[in-house]
Amino acid sequence: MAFPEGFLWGGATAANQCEGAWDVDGRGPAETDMLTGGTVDTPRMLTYRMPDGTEGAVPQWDGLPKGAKLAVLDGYLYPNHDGIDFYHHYKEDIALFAEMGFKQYRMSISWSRIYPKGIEDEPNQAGLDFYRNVFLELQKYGIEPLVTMWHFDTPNYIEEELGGWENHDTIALFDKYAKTILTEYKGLVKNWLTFNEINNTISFLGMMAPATDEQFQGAYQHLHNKFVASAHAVKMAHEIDPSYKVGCMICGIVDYPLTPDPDDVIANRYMWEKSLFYCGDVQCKGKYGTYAKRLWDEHNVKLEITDQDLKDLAEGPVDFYTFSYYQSACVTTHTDAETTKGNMTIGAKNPYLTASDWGWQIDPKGLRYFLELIYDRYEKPLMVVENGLGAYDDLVEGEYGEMTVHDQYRIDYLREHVKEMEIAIEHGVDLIGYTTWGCIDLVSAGTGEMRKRYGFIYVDKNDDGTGSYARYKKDSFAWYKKVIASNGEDIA
Ligand code: P53
Repeated sequence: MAFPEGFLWGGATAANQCEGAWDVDGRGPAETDMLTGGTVDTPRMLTYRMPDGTEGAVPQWDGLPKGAKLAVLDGYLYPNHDGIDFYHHYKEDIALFAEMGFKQYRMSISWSRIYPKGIEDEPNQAGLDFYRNVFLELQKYGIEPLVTMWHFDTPNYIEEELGGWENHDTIALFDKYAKTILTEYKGLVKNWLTFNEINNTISFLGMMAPATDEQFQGAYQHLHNKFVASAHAVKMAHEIDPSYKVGCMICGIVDYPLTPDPDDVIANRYMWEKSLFYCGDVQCKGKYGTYAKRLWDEHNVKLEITDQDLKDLAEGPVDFYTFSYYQSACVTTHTDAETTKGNMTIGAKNPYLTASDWGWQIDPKGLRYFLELIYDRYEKPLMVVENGLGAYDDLVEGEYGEMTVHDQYRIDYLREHVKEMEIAIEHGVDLIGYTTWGCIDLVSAGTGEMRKRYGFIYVDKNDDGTGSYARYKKDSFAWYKKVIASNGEDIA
């Protein structure tokens, strides 16, 4: 049997994409509330208002113009405002997770539910209560929560008034938030993640349009401040409860050189350093890699790093490494290379792979490649905390008159990835958990769509905001239940 006893099978979601109730019970607005809906071809936009009253929108990841304030504008749809209304459906949803046999449920806490602006002295009690209730509900079924502290949703006030993560002072505000939740939920939570896909800040920069040195300066400072905040959270967690385990979370896009041209091979190596190792090394080893200086020099970046920061980084390496895995991409210096379609696609097209309807290249073997390489680099336990196929689903009437989705394509995708995890474990990788992304349909982070569905559970909500929010089991629901019950033996 490859999968170890106690392997943490389950599913994953994020507050901003599923909770809804964005302005309920004292919650403050977060950056993710100001993102519009997009499509496979058009990016989500971040909407804002300038001090002189002019309104505007920039593609997400591009950064706001100086002086802009995030704003909800007329004429746009903001899908995260309602999400799938997990805020009011969590009991029903957790019961369905339990029916599938989940051992672990990955979720995130919305910072602005706890500290609406981020700067208050006292936390918002209603926010604290909500997550306590969710944890108690999970406890009822013996499901272990895996809690992400930050999943893209910095409180607006911090973004607009304090300069967000580029400001070193934001670290102290995050410290306060982390300390609050680590203290409040002692005994209810064991495993924590600090920042979701922390590396996106640098790896997605310049994806829509070439980035300036100033943007690189901002992105690297942003990351440095998050590294320090993450190290603080690890240290605090261990002090508050020595049995707490804290992990990092990296967006694991596996890159291959497109050709054997040595320039491509070197470009690929440098891509790994910039996009994957830069963050993973600091969070796992407690210090910057040797190549960091080269990356900074490429864009004339001069970071504000204090001696205390370096000491804190060294004292706060994570206990385990987690990552998302959906796709691989190719790196090349040849400018005529073909790409796949889709507004969130990265790199060149791999002639040996097929792609999802959103242009993400499907590559189960890439998961094994990543697991083996990363385990060898850090020798820390690994968890795959996101994996799955975003696809169009058709809700149809099933055999017994119930509504369902025949999502064999999703089962096929997941099965092939489970097989590769099994091989990696046989090769000695210490893989301790697997949570599929969007175990219940939710709003896509990349496009804001509902129709890009990942779930075992279908949610009746449409891109125009209509729908009953009713939940239906897809075919993959029974399949995953069987996988978990057999601890990964029966994946047919
Ligand atoms: P969606 C791309 C863009 C944005 C977030 O993505 C991403 C990625 C994937 O590499 O990362 C994660 O919803 C993220 C989730 C997100 C999931 O991928 O664009 O942690 O929040 O929903 C899937 O299909």
